[in-house]
Amino acid sequence: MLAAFLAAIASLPAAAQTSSQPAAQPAQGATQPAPNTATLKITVSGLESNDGALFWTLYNSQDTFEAFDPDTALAKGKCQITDQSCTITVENVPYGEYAVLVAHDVNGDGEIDRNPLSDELKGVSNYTSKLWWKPNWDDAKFTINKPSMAIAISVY
Ligand SMILES: [Ca+2]
Repeated sequence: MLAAFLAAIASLPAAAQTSSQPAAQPAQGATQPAPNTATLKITVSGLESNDGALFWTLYNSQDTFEAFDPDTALAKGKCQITDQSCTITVENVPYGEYAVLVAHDVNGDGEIDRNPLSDELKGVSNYTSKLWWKPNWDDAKFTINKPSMAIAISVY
């Protein structure tokens, strides 16, 4: 009995790891992903160190994106930085319009310093320069419309 209990506890972290995935589920018994969902690969470059972690958030509406609040993201997570870059894979993303925000928590305190001049650099999908104020949905959005999508984001 005790062993079963411990096994159940041990399985919890694995279950939690799937929480960053959107809710879309393939049909029961399907052997292939549903045709209207994508795997999104996000490659983040420009990081100045491997310290701390990279936070990422995926938004699917202008309101939630421009609120700049991770709690309203469709999906979010943390990425371990290697060689000053990160690769994030988000599975089962329904086709549609999205925008991505990333930020480097350099000191590992779980918070992002929002000062544009801080060393906690930020990146936004489609942006090729520093984010000075709130991100703009029309500038940042991109369309997911095929099963395998890849985007690249630089932090500034
Ligand atoms: Ca921080």
